[in-house]
Order: sequence, then C-alpha cells, then structure tokens
Amino acid sequence: MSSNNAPAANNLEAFFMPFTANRQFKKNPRLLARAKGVHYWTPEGRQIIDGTAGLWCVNAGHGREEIKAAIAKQLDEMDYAPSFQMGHPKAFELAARHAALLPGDLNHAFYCNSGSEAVDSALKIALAYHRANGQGTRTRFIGRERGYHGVGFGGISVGGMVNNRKWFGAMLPGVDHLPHTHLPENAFSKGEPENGAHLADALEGIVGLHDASNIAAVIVEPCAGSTGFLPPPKGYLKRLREICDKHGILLIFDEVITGFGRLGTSFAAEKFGVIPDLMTVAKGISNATVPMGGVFVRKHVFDGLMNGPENAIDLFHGYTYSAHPLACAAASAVLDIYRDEELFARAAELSPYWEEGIHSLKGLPNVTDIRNLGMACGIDLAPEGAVGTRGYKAFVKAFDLGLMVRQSGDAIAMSPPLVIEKAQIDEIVDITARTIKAVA
Ligand code: PXG
Repeated sequence: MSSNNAPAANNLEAFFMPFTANRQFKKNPRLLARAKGVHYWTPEGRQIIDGTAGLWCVNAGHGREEIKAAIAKQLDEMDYAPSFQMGHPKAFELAARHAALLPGDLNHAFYCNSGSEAVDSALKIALAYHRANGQGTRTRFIGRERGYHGVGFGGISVGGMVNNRKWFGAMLPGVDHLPHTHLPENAFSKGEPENGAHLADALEGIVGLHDASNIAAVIVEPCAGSTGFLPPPKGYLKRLREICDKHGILLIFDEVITGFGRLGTSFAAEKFGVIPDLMTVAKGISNATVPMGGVFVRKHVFDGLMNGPENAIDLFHGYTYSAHPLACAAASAVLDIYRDEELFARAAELSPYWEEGIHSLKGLPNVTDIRNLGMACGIDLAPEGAVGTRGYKAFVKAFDLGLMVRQSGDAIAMSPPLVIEKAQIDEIVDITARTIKAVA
C-alpha cells in the first residue's frame, strides 16, 4: 500500500453510492471539494453555481461561519448526551424556538436525524395517538402518487415513486394513494395551478372503501419536490384538511423540502393557511451541516399521548441521536441566521424574479412544462427514448457548464440557496437555457 495521497486508479471503488449509477459515475465522476455561499468548487477548482442548495437543504448558503462556531463551541462543551430519560439544555431550547416559529398550535418537537426517520416517526406517532385514544383500529395510511417520503419502509410505502418501491416487495400493509396533481391543463402555470382542487375528493372515495374508523393518517408533501416539483392546485390542501377533519383522520405534511423558507414563508403550512396535525422536517432545519430531522406535533396530538400513567413512557420510539447536541447547536444557529437575515421574507421577495427568469425558458426545445413556487421550480423536458435519458443528459451538461441541478426522470428541478442574488439567478437561467439547447 502506498502512503502517497495521490488518488489511485481505482480509489472510487469502495464507496457504494446512494441513488447513483455507480459504474457510470465512476467512469466519469463529478466531484465536489469545496463550498461557500452559493457555489461549489470541483477538486480542479472549477466553480459550480449551486442551483439546488445541495439537495434542497443548504437554505442559508454554504460555509456559514456562525453555524461553524456554534458547532465547534458545542463540541468543546459536550460532544454527546442521550435524550432517553434525560436531556441537555440545547434540545429544550431548540424545541421552544421551533414551537415559537411554527404556525397554529404545532408546539411540540420530536427530533431525529433525517427526513426518512422523520416520516417513519410521524407515521408511528399517528398510530400511537389513535391507539392511546381508544381508536386502535385506525392503522391505514394514505399517501399520494408521485409522493416522496424518504426511503424507510414506512416512507416508501406511503410514497408514490415507482422506482423507490418496485424493488422492495414487502411494504406496510394497508396503504392507499391519492392521485397525483400534475394535470396537463395546468402546463406553464405560474405558482399554484388553477385546476385540481377536486383531486382531494378522492380521499372521500378511499374513506368510503375502508371506513374512516380504519384510517390513521394522510401524508402529503404540500408541494411535491422530488417528483419534479408540483405546486398544489389552488384550494387542494384546504379541501384535504376539511375531509380529514370530517373523518377524524390525521393530516401529515411532509415539509422536508418546503420547511424553513423554501416557499417564502417559514413553512408551507403558513403559506397555504392549512395547519397539519403533524409536520415532518429535515434538510433546512440545520442547513445540512449536521444531519437532523424532526416531527412537529400539534397540541391535541401531543396531549393525546399524555393520558397514560405519569411514570409510563409516552412513546416507545426514539433514536440514539435524537436531539444530538451538535445538531441542536447547528439548528439554533441556523434559526438565528433565518431571523437576522430575514431569509424567508427574502425568498418571498426574490420569487417573482425567479418566476420570471424560469418561465423565460418557455419555448426552448423540448420544454413541455415549467412550474414554480417560492424559490424552486420544475422544468419538464420531452423524453428522448427511454425515460430519464434526456433528463440525465441535461443534469450532466449543466454540471459541465457550471450549474448544479436535480434530475427526476426528464424533469429538471432547482431550489437555490435563499441568499442568492438576482445576478446569480440570471446566471442560473442562462446556463439552464444553454443546457436545454445543448440536449435538444
Ligand atoms: N421527505 C421529503 C419530502 C423529501 O424530499 C425525504 C422525506 C427524506 O429525507 P432524507 O433526509 O432521509 O433523505 C425527502 C428527501 C431530490 C432529492 O433529488 C430529494 C430528497 C433527497 C435526495 C434527493 O429531489 N428528499
């Protein structure tokens, strides 16, 4: 073995890369070595503008000194402390801060380490809540086609993206899916599309099939992210809330992407004026510096789990790293940045400029739909042969031209850090246009 640090010819081999065509990637790798603000740099020093805030997560921009200082300070003070039957001050402080930020009476925070864990935790909290309230037959879940709720068995069961499901056979029993909301008549809508509120009524059909007494919860992304970014039709979420209320079904919003400013408000729940019973978050909660996820819970759900004997454990669920001190320190520092720089309001202010820029791509070759909301967008390209071929080409081309985008099938999605400047939005739009033309 060589002690030399120079890359060996095969040194990419051992890392089994997630959600990646490993052999294809390793023949022609795309490596990121450094990041600051809205940019990455490759090991050779090539600058890449970050059109996706990493994976929809670095909302306050890369390399924030305040977060680094908070994590370092916490590491000096105390590296780790358990949260089972004991606690550390930063966890309680963070939960109180989140409760203050959250709309309505979402006022309790359960912490975990990722969006996938948040989703599985929320599903379990929903089951436990019903059982604790004498409704233990409520065990069914309802997700939505084209939904993404992470990769745990709970998440893929309620999720609706076929490739994330078809390989894995055994899933949660008792799951139904609402129809997705991507309607052709809404093509090129700016913001929330006009048509489709009626799609929420499919929930009534599912209730009619199983009876509400068997249904625990509905889980949706208020604005679907990974499937190519699908803003909800006007009135859709309110309708879903009404039907859930009518039948005593819990409504879970998966805000892993929409939480912490992406849509120009703290959470999508605030933007749409619809308060879910449970909300899952991750990503922007810690600006992706230390892995963290969470489930925010409304008062009645929390209270419903507090009816047992005072000395009994309320919820038989948690993680070694629930409320990890480093994650709590990072998340608290991120909240300071969001507040001091008014980044949610900044996202709202920038979003008309973003909308105009992204929709200027209409008319370019193969562009069949453009969607936007807040500081995110989805651009559909007509397939070229097998689904995903043109999308992948666009992803690679954009990277070559100095822009990071996400690809979902033949859709390109973007969600830049909320600290982005208008000139950088122009640059993103320009590179995207050149990319689309190059893959025509
Ligand atoms: N829910 C939603 C709505 C998500 O977007 C998860 C749960 C799972 O989070 P974790 O932290 O377990 O990955 C996500 C994750 C993409 C992309 O390209 C999106 C996600 C992750 C990776 C890639 O759109 N979202």
